[in-house]
Amino acid sequence: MASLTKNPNVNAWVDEMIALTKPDKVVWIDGSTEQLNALRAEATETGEMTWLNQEELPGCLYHRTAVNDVARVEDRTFICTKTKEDAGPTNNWCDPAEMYAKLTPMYDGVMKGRTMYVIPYSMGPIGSPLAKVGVEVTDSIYVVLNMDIMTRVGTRAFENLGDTSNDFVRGLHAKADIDPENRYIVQFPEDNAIWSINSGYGGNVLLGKKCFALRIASFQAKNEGWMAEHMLILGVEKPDGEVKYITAAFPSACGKTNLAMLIPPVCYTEKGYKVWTVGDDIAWLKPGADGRLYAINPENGFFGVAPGTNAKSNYNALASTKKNAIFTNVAINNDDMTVWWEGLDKNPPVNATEWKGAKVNGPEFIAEGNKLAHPNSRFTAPAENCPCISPEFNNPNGVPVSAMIFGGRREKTTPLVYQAFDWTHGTYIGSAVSSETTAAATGAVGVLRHDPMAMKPFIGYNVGDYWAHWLEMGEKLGDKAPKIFNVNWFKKDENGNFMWPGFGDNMRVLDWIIKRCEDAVDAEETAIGYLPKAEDINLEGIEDEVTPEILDKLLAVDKDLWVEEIAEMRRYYNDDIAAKGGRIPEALIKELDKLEERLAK
Ligand code: GTP
Ligand code: SPV
Ligand code: MN
Repeated sequence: MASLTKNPNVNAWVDEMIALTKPDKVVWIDGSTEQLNALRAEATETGEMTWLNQEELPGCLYHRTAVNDVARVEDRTFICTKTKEDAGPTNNWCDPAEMYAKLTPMYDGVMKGRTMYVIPYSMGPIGSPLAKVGVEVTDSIYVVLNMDIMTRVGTRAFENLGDTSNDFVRGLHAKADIDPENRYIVQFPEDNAIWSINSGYGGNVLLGKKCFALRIASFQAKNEGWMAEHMLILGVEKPDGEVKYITAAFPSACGKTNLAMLIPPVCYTEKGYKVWTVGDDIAWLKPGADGRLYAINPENGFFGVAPGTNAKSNYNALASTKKNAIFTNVAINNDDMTVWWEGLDKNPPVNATEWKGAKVNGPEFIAEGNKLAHPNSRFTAPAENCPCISPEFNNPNGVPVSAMIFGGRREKTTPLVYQAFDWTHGTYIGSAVSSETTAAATGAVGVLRHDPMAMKPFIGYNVGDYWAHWLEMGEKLGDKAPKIFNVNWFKKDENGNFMWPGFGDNMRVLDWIIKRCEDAVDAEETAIGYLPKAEDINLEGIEDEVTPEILDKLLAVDKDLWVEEIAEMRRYYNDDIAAKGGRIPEALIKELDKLEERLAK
């Protein structure tokens, strides 16, 4: 099939990939409905995917990945820069020549008997000065159909590239044998290239997402003076109609999608407050002509965690999945071909197929201690389905950011919310994010680990240089820089229960954050930053649940725990970063010193 572009750089690279992988057939994805429908028909005929109930879930498909292939594989993810120092201590590194030499034989002829799909895609709105182009070649229809939801695919993507530019990210994906021992997710930032093999799951294979929009883009952003962050973007519309934009970085499965789509409590909606979603996972940020920081969401859909999503916790996410969505590794109700997952409702299907494919009695299966859906099962849903999608979603210039939030899962130590003294202190707070691990990556769940800026698995270069880039951006933005905050929805009481109701009630914290940005509310100056005065967190309607004693605990700065926290940060900076080649900016070490001094007072 003929190429969709005259761009010789694209065509030469695709020819090279064809020569390497030797597919029987090559199909360029033009993005037309006819072409995508034909692929849906083919995938459902071969059994790769399954049509769900087309009356209740029109256009929706189901897919199950291999049992060993259900999450990102951080131990098999590499950043291949010429020097090890440039990849830094948070990444697995291998010399690019060595990695190409290892992987090339694995790709040699890997698409024999298969079709290669060539997917041109844009990260960011077509025509946006912040958007970038990628081309992914893959032998998976599942990848094509997911990329069609998550990005802007097809001939239109080449509009941004033009006929001569060489500025596109080259993504090579082959399912091969889904062999976990030979699974590799490899970024070559200096070559604008990504090679992924032996996986068919989400973040490992939808190369526009974590591989490009975070790992490669963070490297480009450092060189080009912008930022690529693991952040949601939301707008809070106030009763007077003004919209304030906030971004938030939380580690995987720590609440970005939920916060991005929150429905405020009644005491806010009745006054006219509303939250608009611009993005739920990734933000690209660049200073605008007025000197403020502007954010676009490079994606075009949501790849969201299914378990726990229900009409109460996240109505807008659930509504987004009702048409033209893809469900991966959830359970099926065989009576009506609808989907189910833990936390959807209290009625697991009796006639169920669990995520591994076995037919089971749902309630009995659960009573035996099993899960019907994989904890990292996901929905892929078009952003346009979201009832609260921002009118600015496709704005090529993005939205101006007033506040940036960091957060993670911390059962103790970290209060509900606090504000950094300034950008440099905020950068320190970002560098100090740690969080209990989740099912979004393979490995143990619930283990506290450092996850700076929620970007540990996604920084495409030396973490110390990344922190230095944050500091440089702050200098460039000056007094127009967004204010920086830290939140923790996951603080627990002595009995192990979450103390803060979370979800929609997180609006109460956003409210305080916005008031701080507007200088409309005072704060308590503490050793760790500005904390809310108890009376400034609006508890209207939840007074029974969040008593003054509970709020006190939520806002407490426990000195002993913070002394431990600081000791751990010293150890982390010294042993995990500096001793392993991380170039920590002096200003951050000073912030740690100052924090220690303030706490000792
Ligand atoms: P990725 O897509 O992996 O980047 O995850 P995410 O950060 O978008 O996380 P998501 O919003 O999907 O939330 C993951 C899990 O966190 C959900 O299953 C929720 O149950 C839980 N969660 C989200 N927000 C809250 C909250 O405010 N409080 C509590 N207790 N749990 C929450
Ligand atoms: C994450 O793990 O942060 C995700 C899902 O958003 S994945 O695309 O698989 O990385
Ligand atoms: Mn994510």
